[in-house]
Amino acid sequence: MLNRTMVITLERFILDQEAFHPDDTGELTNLLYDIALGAKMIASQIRRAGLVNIIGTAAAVNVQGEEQQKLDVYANETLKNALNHTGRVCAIASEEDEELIPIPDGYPAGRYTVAFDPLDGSSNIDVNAPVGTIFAILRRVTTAGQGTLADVLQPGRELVAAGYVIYGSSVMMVYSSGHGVHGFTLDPTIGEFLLSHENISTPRTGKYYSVNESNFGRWSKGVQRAVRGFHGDDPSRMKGKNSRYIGSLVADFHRNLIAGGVYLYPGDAKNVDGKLRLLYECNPMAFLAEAAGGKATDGTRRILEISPTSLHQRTPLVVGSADDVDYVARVIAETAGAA
Ligand code: P6P
Repeated sequence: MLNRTMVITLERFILDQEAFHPDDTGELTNLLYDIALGAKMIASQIRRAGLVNIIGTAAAVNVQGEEQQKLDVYANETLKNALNHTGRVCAIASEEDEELIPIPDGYPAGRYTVAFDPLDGSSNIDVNAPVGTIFAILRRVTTAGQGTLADVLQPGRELVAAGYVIYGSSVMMVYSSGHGVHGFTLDPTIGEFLLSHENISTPRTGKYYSVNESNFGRWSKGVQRAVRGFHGDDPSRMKGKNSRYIGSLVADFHRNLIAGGVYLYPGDAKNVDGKLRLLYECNPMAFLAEAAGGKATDGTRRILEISPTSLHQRTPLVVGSADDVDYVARVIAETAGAA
């Protein structure tokens, strides 16, 4: 029987984790808590979305040329406002903003930068499918004042922490600061994220593969061969998997993180770098996957080794169970070698 006084809040857990970051002055703890506050506010709006006609486009278009759902705009503004005045952040990058977001005049610039996708998978909002917030935290490399692109355009191996919030049947925040991956479920009756999944570990191979098969004809021969392996066409090396693809990276990633599996968004003849963004989608997911014993590549290279050159650059992504990610890389290399 759970002793109700035994619950571990996100704040308490992060404080306990602080022992791993002795040079931190508690700022990282507070920064993660700022993000959690933003997530609670977003969750509250999502929960009411069908009731207050918040669904529907804000008649705006974001830098990706995508129609902005009102909740996209709300989530973006909520996260920026939760972070920009705290003195913990020197610069913010968002999928919804073309340029780096500076700290408002009159507020101090802090030691960290945050890159986020405020509401990933937002096209699922109208059909009540899970959506998510994805974030990546770096320590600044410049010494003072407003953050610059140099502070944000760092390889993912430099990440201090990363995570996501999934707004699904329950609201969960999953994060890592490099020492394990931990999940917290929002208890709406008390408005707190409570530890529910400590030290998430991803099985070395999984039951699922997640990819948009309608792009099959545009993939390279190597990617086609690897996905056919997941269909069961390569039984000596790869057991056939179940296909699960909901069109929301956070939801597909979360299922595979816990149950085991691999998510792919390959490049193709039309989009050689695929669709997903390096800084605030692929890097945080790669950081989490590796912290849980999984892997993440662009089909060949480790995602966390890629040196970014622009805020919204894309990369192909293969992420999840280590043996499944390795299988894709091996088949791609074999196919290239045989060409
Ligand atoms: P497609 C949502 O737009 C997203 O960025 C990810 O959340 C999702 O996995 C992917 O794109 C879906 O893209 O091309 O399969 O619809």
